[in-house]
Amino acid sequence: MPNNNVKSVAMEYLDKPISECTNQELYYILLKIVQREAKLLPVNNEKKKLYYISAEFLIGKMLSNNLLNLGIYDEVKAELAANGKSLDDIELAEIEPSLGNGGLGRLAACFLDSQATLGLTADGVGLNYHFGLFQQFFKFNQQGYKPDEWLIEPTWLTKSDVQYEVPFARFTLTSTLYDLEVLGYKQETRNRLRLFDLDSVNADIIEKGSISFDKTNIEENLTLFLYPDDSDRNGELLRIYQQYFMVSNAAQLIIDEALEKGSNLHDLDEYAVVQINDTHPALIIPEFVRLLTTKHGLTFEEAVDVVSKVVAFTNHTILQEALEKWPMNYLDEIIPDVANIIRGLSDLVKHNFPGNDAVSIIDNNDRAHMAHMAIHYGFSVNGVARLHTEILKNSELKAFYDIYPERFNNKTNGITFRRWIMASNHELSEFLDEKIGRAWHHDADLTGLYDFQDDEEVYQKLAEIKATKKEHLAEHLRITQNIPIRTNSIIDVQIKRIHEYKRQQMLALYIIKKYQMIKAGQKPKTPITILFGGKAAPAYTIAQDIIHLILTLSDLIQRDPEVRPYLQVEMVENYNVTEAEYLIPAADISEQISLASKEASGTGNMKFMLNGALILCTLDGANVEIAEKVGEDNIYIFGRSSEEIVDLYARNAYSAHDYYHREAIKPIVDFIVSDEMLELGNKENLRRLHTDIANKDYFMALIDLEEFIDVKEQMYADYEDQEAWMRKVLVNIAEAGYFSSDRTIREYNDDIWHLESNYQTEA
Ligand code: 26Q
Repeated sequence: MPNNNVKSVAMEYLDKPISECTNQELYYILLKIVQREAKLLPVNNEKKKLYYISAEFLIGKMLSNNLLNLGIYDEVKAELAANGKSLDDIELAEIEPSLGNGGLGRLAACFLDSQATLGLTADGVGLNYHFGLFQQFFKFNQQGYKPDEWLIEPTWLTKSDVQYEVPFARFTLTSTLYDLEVLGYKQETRNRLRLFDLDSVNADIIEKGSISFDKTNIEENLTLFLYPDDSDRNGELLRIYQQYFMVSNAAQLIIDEALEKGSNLHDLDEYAVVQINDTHPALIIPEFVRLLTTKHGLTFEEAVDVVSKVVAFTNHTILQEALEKWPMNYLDEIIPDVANIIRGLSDLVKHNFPGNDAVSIIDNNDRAHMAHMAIHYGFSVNGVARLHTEILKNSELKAFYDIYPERFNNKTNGITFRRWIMASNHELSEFLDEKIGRAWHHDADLTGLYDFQDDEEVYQKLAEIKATKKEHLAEHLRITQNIPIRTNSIIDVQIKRIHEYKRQQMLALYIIKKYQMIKAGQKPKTPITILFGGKAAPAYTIAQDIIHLILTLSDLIQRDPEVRPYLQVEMVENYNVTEAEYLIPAADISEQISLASKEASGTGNMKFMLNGALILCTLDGANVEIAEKVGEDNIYIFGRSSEEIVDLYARNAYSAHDYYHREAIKPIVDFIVSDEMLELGNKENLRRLHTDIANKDYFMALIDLEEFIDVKEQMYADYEDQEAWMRKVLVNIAEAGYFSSDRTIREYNDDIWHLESNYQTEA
């Protein structure tokens, strides 16, 4: 890149040498360099294109990843260093776009990276929210909220000239399309993430510094927020407005691009395949039917036939509350034509499957089931880990599996190695290069490490890398959050959205147990640092209570000179992709402790494994496949099986009360409302949580608690034998290759999308 070195671009834009530029200015310069380099690459444009439609794309910071994928990371870093500048410091100037919640959005981002890396013709399509998921802060040991403004110049977005009209009952809105470049790893071509925005959007309607705004002012608010609070009717209506705006734009774009390439629309499936990421984009099905019949002259039957060959559906959850069911009267109010098409689609199902109520689209309460519509009118349904797909087939969606067995398939999730090791753990990447060569950059095969299974120097080096990453994390937390952590401690991490099924409360109960043990004189050999990170949905009361419990315990321990030297508990503020990039490489222990059957896959588990943490887990989601790969000696498993849990729910046979009264459990649970806790914390939060756990415990934290405590103690004891520990670490890293999202995307393409491909790999 002769004309695009940092020096010349800095001169061009700012007329000064690198050494005189601020980090903010250098960030701007690097962004320009990446954008110029990207523009030189042609956009993948085979006849058939994948449109990956998602309400969330949790892409994280883009600078390092783009430099890495362009293959100029080392070069740029060296040029900056030669001028006294650090790329890590410059990266601090980048604002992370938080256009997602958690797993589903992060998966979409990993998929974009892999699609581009495999050279597939594939775009992401979503919404350009002006504010991402709220920024979390803690005050008085409670979660607080700030708006997450990310669209601050300079941004990576480029405005396109694509615009569409989206008709609602009360008005028609105009969109504008923004693009983000998606670069594959060392690829000659690129893809795009295409984010639709509302032309008439107006951020001034947000009350200053808050996340409140007039939810009824759709013409100005539609793309303002990801997940506006939907705990009231107006919030729910706004979600429908957002979803329809997203899919109507997407469908118009898809049809236009196909027409441009010569489609007659009867053959749309030769030009387009649409993967819908959970049900949030499911309204694209009736919207396609509407557009094809009213604008392009197809009959209803023809349109339904075309759509059914184009749309494929991924399910990410079996939690009932997450399966969207829209009241028909809401749809009638907002998008009456689409509502009527849904009635037509529902009638067709009733006609084809008379009496089979389990598969109906519109239920007896006049609500439209988005997942049901997506299964009937899509050609593929996939779960995101083997166990999850089996549960869908045999239990949650059994009625559908019975009628459409050929549509069901599994695609076990994966993660992009570019972000989750090459960018975030250079030390480990370089060590792997040295030991097993560089082919893993393309094929993710790390099994070459097995050659060093008895090599003490390798263990030593892995331990050194872990120590370095602990230092980096400690430095980062000290500077950004004023949290001092001990780098000589065992780092034990649970980072994910706060949800009862993920059982952060169970780890909090373990912390109470450990506190009591230390008070009773049983002190750990190596100090332990337990780190949490995660946001709780504003309307989710028990999740707020769990955060309060963790923060109060953290305080209690911090104030206790008897316990403090051995145990530290911290909750990292505003957990996001950037924090994950610091936390994961530093972790010794990864907590994957969901109630079996409830976590569809999990992807954090894969990131930890790749970075040399050992996994403490239930046999849930992809943990099952990880355990299979590494073998039971190299992972710590506990808890009831998914069959047992599914059965307990089916028979309504779990009694929290019985577990609560066990000798080993009651003193732990009651500590939540002990004098010392009530003095320090908020009585309402603590009492409500205590009552809930002792009496209801819907996600069964108590059922596995005793076993969890035993396995954790075993794990901490095992840590003391560092050689044996590192032996397990090595196996975990060596087996991580299967969980590369490149493998996942190849499977999607081979089984579902059938896009032109050569899966080329170049050194
Ligand atoms: C639904 C209705 C109303 C409001 C919100 C929602 C909603 C929003 C987000 C429902 C679900 C989500 C997100 C789900 C999600 O992130 N699922 C995770 O997907 C990951 C990728 O497949 C899996 O690894 C995780 O196991 C799964 O929890």
